[in-house]
Amino acid sequence: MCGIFAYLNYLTPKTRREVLDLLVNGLKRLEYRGYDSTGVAIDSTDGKDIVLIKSSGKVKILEDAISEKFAIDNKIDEPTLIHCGISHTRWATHGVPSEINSHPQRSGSDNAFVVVHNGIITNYKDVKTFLENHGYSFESDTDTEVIAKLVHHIWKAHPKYSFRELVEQVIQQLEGAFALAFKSKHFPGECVASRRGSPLLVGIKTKTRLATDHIPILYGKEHRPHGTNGRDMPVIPRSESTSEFMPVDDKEVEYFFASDASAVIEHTNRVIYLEDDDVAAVNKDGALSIHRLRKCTDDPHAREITTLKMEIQQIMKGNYDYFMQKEIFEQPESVINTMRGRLNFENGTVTLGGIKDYIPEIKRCRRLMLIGCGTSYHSAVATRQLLEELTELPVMVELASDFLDRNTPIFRDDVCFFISQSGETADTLMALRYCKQRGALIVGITNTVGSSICRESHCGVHINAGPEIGVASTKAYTSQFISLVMFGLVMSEDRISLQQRRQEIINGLKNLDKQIRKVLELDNKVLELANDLYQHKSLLIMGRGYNFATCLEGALKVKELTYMHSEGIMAGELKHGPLALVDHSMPVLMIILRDPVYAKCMNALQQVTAREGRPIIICEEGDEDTKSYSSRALEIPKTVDCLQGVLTVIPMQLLSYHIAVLRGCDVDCPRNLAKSVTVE
Ligand code: G6Q
Ligand code: GLU
Repeated sequence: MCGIFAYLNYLTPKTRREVLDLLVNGLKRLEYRGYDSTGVAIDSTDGKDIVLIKSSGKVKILEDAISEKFAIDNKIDEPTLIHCGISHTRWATHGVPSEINSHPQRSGSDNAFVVVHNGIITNYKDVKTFLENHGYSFESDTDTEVIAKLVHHIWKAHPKYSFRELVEQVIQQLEGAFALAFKSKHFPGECVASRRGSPLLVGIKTKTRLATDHIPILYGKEHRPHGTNGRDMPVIPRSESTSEFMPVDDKEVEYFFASDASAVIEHTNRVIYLEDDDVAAVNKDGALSIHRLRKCTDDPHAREITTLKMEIQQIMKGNYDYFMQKEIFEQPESVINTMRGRLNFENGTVTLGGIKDYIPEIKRCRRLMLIGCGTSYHSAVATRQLLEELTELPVMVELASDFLDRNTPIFRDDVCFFISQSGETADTLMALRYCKQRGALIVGITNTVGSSICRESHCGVHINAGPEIGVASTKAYTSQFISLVMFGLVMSEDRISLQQRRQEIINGLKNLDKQIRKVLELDNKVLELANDLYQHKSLLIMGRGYNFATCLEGALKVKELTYMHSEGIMAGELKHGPLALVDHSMPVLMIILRDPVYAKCMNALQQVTAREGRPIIICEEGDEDTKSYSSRALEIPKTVDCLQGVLTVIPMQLLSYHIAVLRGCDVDCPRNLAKSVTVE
């Protein structure tokens, strides 16, 4: 679920202190993914043992525990030529956050094998029973502990197996989702990692240029089905090992295993994204190899080494106090990045390279389905009306979890969009696989190149918002919004009757960055409002039409960041219940713009003020009439109706941010949330 970071130095001397600093720093880079506890494993200073340091809470607490542990050990500053350290941020799925449940988990009290794991092992109970029957006793409540004990069990039975072979045996017995990194006292200076369902990459740092851009994949000859029945442990034939990857002639190399690129980018920009069931191993000679147990017909022969374009500044906070704040203020640039190279303002054409070839097929489809979770789902709600107008197709908008619960009927002539910032959200990914099995065309709308949703889609659009580190999604939302608008524009390119509308939208998009800048200038006004609101228990956000999504998204931001109750209310529904909540003390915010539903929104405003409600109003710049209904109003520049949502959501982002700061909440890592939700 959360973060793995492992570091191996081969013939590149590092002291234990340097290694620990690297590991802790790697974990800090992964903090944004959300977590509740942390841990590291390194070799003891006498080199005979493995030391585990773990704690629940933030990385800072781990850092303090590390300093305390080595306070009087001078050997921590002696260099080691070859060493492997692994570390982890955990987001508990099995067992409460605690020191004992933190990772690395171990095979026994001698720490012979230790492992860090992201994900969930669904058959851990069977494996645990099997291991208990073989004399193992368990100390934690995690599913992960079975992995550490299982590798030990197999090692006892097959003492001649290499570390990599042992791990290959282990993963064959596991069901569920995992990214894993192993370290062992019996294989000093070696590291083995694998993944299925959770992301993992390998970073390679060498002094001289790498000899190749491809790492050959070594395939085993036979395959047995996954899983164990708890009594028997099938042993899989050892996979062949012919050649391994030596990065450079002089062999000095450093390897990084991490859940994502933000943790390795400051060390190297050369990475390999592992695929499901890859086993990546660095052996005692510092050679990296990638193995798979079975070769399918269209499997590749090698994994590519990718050069990351991401820059370190891109993932640092810059001059802002919080990543979320930085990301809100980045939106004038991020929306441009989403449109860059795609929208030609001169001739009004839009090209989405990732789906271009599929447009004829999409045009023939029976309906469009937009599927996502949380903020990504809201971007679908925000653009549904426009897509219905521009494509003249039925558009269904679905929450991935509910969509799956209902076993929604899907047909071969459906086109299903999966919207996800991370590209790893389990619910969305499951829904994708469900639709793919039923023959629908799968379009991914993601912000993370190389993510699972990207890889498993037939085609897609990268929203290009840049890394989003704050757990609360902000710039990804506006970029998802614009990507979907651009899709609508592509679909309507040859509709004569829609040309005027298209041109109006394209003009709107052209001015959007400047208008976002204007909205951001409201920051101080929003702070004043936050000061009025932050001690209240609740905030109702009302609107309709194109702005209903802003109400939902605004309320989600308030909830997740400030822990205050907040509800996005469809103004048309007021009289069907929610009006009962309104009185002189209930904070209400209403979005009332001069669009086709203006009169209806004014109606709602009357209903609220008649109950002594004193709403804050978001209205159009210069709309004195609407403004006069409230002493507190925020004025938003005028744009075309279907793009208003991009502008109205920004004061909501700012408001939730300021309230969170005033309430002393952790803005970038709100409680109980994770950036990448890789469990269902
Ligand atoms: C919102 C959160 C959350 C997120 C979902 C979906 O602020 O970040 O609601 O949008 O968890 O995540 P993905 O967009 O990564 O699929
Ligand atoms: N399922 C494991 C646990 O609860 C790993 C959780 C994670 O991904 O951090 O410990």
